[in-house]
Amino acid sequence: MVQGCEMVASQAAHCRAPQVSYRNMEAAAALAEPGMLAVIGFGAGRAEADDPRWLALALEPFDAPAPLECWTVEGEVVAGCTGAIRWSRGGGWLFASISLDETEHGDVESTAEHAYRALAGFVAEQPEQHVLRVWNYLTAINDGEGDAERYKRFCNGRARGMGNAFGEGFPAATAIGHLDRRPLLQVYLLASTQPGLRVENPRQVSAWRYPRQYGPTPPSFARAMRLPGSDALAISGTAAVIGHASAHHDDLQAQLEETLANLEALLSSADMPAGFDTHSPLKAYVRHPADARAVRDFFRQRLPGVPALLLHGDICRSELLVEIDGWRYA
Ligand code: 3EB
Repeated sequence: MVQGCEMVASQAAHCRAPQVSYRNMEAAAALAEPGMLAVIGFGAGRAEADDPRWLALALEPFDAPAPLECWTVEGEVVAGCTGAIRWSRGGGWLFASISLDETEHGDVESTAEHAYRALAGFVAEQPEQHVLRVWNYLTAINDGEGDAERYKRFCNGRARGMGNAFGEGFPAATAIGHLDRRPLLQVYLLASTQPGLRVENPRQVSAWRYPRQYGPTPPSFARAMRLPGSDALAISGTAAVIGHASAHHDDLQAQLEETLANLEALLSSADMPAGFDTHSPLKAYVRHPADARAVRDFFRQRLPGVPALLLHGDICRSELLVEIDGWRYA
């Protein structure tokens, strides 16, 4: 209840989740806005900024000019750097990011381990100890055969680095390959002073229960996370996976429809309003640039009004052509 939010200061922080929007503006102007927790830029053309709230992701957008992703919170925002971690906090929420060059940490596995150990160690000392949502972007995600595939080795390192940090359950997550030449692992997260509510998809096997064929370490993520305060759902990377199997190999339209069915199933099991609209910013990661137009058309026809950001990214199974993640606000 609104009244309760006003009366109890410690809960007031969670009456409103961070609001995520895609905006066509300059980074400096976005960073100057009150309550700005994070500003994410996409692609190579983007300059680095010193502000720890700024994150330049290696993912190339299909839109020009590329919008910025802005996260705003209610409350004063402070920011800093601790070792390799760039962070900001405000209103009971914590944004933290780390970008590591694999060549400085051995390989993808040891780099992932290092990133997660650093993030978990950092978060453990903050008031916002509940990691709700994590995004992972790595180079050449499908390179390597069998258990040596880089995504599978990333999963090994991630699990080792996180240790028992997610004993209460895994956060929602995305793991996508970027096409930048630099072997950069970029991981960022949203954490909170209050726990969220993990959501699984009844159409899918929970990722941490995937059978051995997908690698020695099952992926450590929940399908979605209802944020504390209950007005927002953070949706993990969602693709055309049914049970544990990839569906509709090499069929973009069928994968898009199956992905949408998975997204709708998630809303339903999360008790969120059905359907996606202006209150549900989504990102689509598209493997082949030639498919971007068809993905855009799919959004126009099947997800009208949805703020959509299309990015060039490789999905962690080579047969998957598209993956969608994002937010649903009540
Ligand atoms: C899937 O359903 C697709 O390893 O963090 C989606 C979201 C996927 C997150 C991760 C992987 C991850 O298995 C892949």
